[in-house]
Amino acid sequence: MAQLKALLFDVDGTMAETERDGHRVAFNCAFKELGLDWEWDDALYGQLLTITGGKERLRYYLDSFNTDFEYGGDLDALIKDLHARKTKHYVAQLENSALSLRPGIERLILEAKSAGLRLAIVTTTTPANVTALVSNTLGKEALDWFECIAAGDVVPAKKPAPDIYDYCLAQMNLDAAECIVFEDSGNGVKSSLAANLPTVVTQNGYTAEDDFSGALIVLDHLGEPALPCNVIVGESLGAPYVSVAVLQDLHQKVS
Ligand code: XBP
Ligand code: MG
Repeated sequence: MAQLKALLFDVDGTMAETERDGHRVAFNCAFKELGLDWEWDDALYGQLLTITGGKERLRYYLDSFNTDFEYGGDLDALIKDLHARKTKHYVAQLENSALSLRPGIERLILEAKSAGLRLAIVTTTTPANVTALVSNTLGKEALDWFECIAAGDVVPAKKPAPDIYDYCLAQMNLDAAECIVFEDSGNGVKSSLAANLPTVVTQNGYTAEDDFSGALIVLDHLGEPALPCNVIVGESLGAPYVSVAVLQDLHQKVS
């Protein structure tokens, strides 16, 4: 029977609700900066989220939602430029605002760290965004708590492909059965399950209708002593929030 050795965290939507008030706003700032009259509202952004990766999402928008857009220049270069500007805006937002982590994230990370579990971050977002989020929420020193930060273009195929999880497992020399992943979206779960990783889902507004089949459990969030979590799909946790003991229990059931 495999022992639980590591926790792997997705970032956007899982560690923090970054999409609607973070990435979306930053994309819109980049559009304005280049004089484009594009505006991604809440609802449109929800549709665009079916494609992971900011550059890939921009291309999807042009191919499927803004097909009248004509550009005389190099479209790849425009997408690259927009994305670089968007990243600058996103990082600046994190530095200037109080975007907080989702319930239970900091508590669980601290508990796991003192219990000797290994930690990693596995995300499709750009590395600079992870650095900004972690250092502006958990503190700069927290960047060292994560043995591997697997992010962005380090693999060619983003989630839902398993590549980024496979990359992280290889970097940490871990078997999938020794880990638990935290994800928030259907694309994330497809990716982690394709890498054979047991996965806990904390869904959110954008992902509530996603397909999470195969996940260990689906929760509204990880919970806190004063803010119990709710099970959406799966058996009762027998506790008001997700702790290391709860995870070891869940892990034992599947290993
Ligand atoms: C979420 C994503 C990212 C972000 C935007 O990643 O798909 O593309 O929306 O970030 P995850 P970039 O849930 O895996 O953390 O613009 O830097 O791609
Ligand atoms: Mg996510």
